[in-house]
Amino acid sequence: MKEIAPELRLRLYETMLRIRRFEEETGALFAAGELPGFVHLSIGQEAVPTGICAALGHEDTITATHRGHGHIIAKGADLGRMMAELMGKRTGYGAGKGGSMHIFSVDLGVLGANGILGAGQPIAVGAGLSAKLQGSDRVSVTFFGEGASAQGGVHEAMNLAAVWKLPVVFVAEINGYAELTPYQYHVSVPSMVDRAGGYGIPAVSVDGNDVEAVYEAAVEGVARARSGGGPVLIEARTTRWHGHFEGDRQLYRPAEELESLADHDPLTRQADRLVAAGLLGEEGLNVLERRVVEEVAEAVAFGRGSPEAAPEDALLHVYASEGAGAAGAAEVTR
Ligand SMILES: Cc1ncc(C[n+]2csc(CCOP(=O)(O)OP(=O)(O)O)c2C)c(N)n1
Repeated sequence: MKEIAPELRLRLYETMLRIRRFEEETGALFAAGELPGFVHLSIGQEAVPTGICAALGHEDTITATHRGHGHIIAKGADLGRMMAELMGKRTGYGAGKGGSMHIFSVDLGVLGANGILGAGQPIAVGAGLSAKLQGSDRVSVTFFGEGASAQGGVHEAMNLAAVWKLPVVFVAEINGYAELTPYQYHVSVPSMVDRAGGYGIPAVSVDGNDVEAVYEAAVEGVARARSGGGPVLIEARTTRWHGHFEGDRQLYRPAEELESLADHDPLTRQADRLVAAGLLGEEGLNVLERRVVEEVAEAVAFGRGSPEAAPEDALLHVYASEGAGAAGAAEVTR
């Protein structure tokens, strides 16, 4: 594997930091009652979307999950429009009608976060099929957790992607829990690599708390999919720091596990690496920190200053307007 360029190593860290600070702020706003609905944070898991999306081009597509803020930010989302969507504001990616679990943007190549487990994978297969039929070299990436991994839709998608040799990258983001249930309680074969083998899909397992390891696996998998080699699966084992949803007290997790979460911190790991390689010092880290905190504060201000979605907005964007095409129908802007 080639060495990762210094600018990219820095960008990997910055993207993870952006996700972390955005989600910390989201957690605080939710606790203060400023965000409607449910919020699932991916704090601790930032290396997975960051490493995967760094290997993608703008035209490539992803499907995200109910824990999808990180996936969408890593694909290049504007934090202001993200925050506005979480706040139910008209300037959000879904005009305030989707919220945290249903962020969608054709412009970004985000074919939806999804509140339904196993629903994103057939969509990703559709995106892979469209790329193949159009003769495009677009790659379709789909994220899912181990809870979703036993859903029929995931298996049907893996089978069809393999049969049709579609450019789909399945990313199994294993954080140890499906809601309150530990992995070993609900999955008979815990290795997603073995399960992918059942469909003839080549697969690798990586340390999902190591952003550079995830990136390297992604570069290889994406190149294979892009060059007509068919689907691949990347299993990334990571760590969920917060509860399943904000407000979950995590009484089902052993105290030692909760106390040792920071030992797996993907940000600390990457920061230490950058410092050791002489790419960043304390001052550089502080500059990045200030920039990202400022960006998140601006996003919150943008959301707060935006108009609320109105009840009658529910009647908008239901049907595609004539001649708008799929992109016109799906991209909700005002
Ligand atoms: C089809 C379906 N069944 C059940 C649920 C309820 N549900 C929401 S999240 C979740 C667990 C998801 O676990 P996992 O896929 O590992 O993702 P994680 O929450 O760990 O990110 C469940 C069972 C759902 N949203 N959709």
